[in-house]
Amino acid sequence: MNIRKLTTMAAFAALTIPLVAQKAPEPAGLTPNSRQIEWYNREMIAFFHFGINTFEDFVNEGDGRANTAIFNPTALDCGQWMRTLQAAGIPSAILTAKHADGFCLWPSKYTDYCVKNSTWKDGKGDVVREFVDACEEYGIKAGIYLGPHDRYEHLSPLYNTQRYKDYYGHQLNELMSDYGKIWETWWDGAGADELTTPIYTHWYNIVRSKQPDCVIFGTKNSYRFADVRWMGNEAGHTGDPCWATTDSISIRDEAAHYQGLNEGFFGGDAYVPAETDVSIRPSWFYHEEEDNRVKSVQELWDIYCTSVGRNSVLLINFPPDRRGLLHSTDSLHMALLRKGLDETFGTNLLKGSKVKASNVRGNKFKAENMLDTDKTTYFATSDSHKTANVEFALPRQTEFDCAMIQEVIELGHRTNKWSIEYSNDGKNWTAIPEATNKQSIGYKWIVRFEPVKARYVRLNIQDGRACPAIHTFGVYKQSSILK
Ligand code: IPT
Repeated sequence: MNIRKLTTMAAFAALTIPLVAQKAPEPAGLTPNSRQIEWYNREMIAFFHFGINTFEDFVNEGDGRANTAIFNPTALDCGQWMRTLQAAGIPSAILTAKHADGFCLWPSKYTDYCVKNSTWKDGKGDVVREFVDACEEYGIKAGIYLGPHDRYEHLSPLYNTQRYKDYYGHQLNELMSDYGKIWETWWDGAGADELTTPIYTHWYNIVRSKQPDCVIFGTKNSYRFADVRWMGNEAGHTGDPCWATTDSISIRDEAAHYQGLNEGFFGGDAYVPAETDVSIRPSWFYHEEEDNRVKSVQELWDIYCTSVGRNSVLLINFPPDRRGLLHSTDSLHMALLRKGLDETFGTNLLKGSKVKASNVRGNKFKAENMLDTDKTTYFATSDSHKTANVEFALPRQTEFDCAMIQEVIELGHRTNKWSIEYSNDGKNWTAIPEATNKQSIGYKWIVRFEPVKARYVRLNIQDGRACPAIHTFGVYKQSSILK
């Protein structure tokens, strides 16, 4: 073989070998669409339940008979809502434009049961407009709840579902056309059982044609159109595991149906991740009686861990009061949660460790990538390895009581069994019970446990459907604000 040929071959090898070794893993199983990826990255969304119920005595589900005149916030300021979200680091918000009572917060052309006939601003006001304008001003992504169930319309002798299909369709069209970019629409299943697939198909087409990036929350009959699903309760307790994949159409009994919502299924045939809706107060709407029952920072931290920390997105409700303002306790508790989150997750205690992995796909996918904060780098093994151990030798003995791990969601749910151990000599390992034989990872998984002191930490990826792709792994000390 002549020198020239050899050199060419060497150059070719130098070029190709690393390229082959550094090829990203292929997606495994079902993967998220672009709306779902954007939604996951929000982590938290604010819910605002505000409407005619706010002006009645302890009503959460109005009967459609309240007089429109009573709607009269004395100091509505959506900017104040947005400042609460900014302090809490919440990038998105959903307003109840129409709840089950049927009263509309915007001057709809298609009904009189709306702000046009309220005392507020002599009927010239538009809460939806003020909301979307404030969202835009503060850089918050606006979303709309247009309740599919409508008690006011049901009271009409002319009511039938065909008529309602058009009525709601016109209203959806107004909201999707006249208020700028809408990032989410919320199809509450409550009371909407009579609405069938053809009705939702019509509404779905309106959303999709007007707002291509709008995430659809769906449940029950709207489920097949949904980007994100209900997770089965209103208490903030997402399942463990919680897979983004579940059944497209539930044909199971009721218990299995709820399990499918709450936990999903690793082998499910639809990618519809779980959204966790919960109120910061006992009720969805504001009641002065509940001013001293606002969830504490500790309770909010628990909910954060069982929602965001369980591969879900937290939709947390703040009910504005009769002035049209958020109560200071609600705002304060959320701002403190944010401070506690930043203090806790600001320092990955594994940073600076010496890292040893049982297998690495190539330098581009090295295990150290799990410790940086770069959203584009991750750890992966070669395709033939569905398991891996990664050992971290910490710079010094360190105390921690929390761990966090993130998979590359774009590549699907890959790992379905993992554990964390620690050691002080690098030979004898102790399991962390709360972090043993865990199943799902997804966008983010958080475990909390009794404080341990360790010089070594080991992440064991024990099983999966394809080679692991882990974006972040860390151990942390929970901030005293949260405890
Ligand atoms: C419940 C609905 O049944 C469900 O479909 C979903 O919309 C959920 O609300 C949202 O929280 S009804 C509620 C009283 C549990």
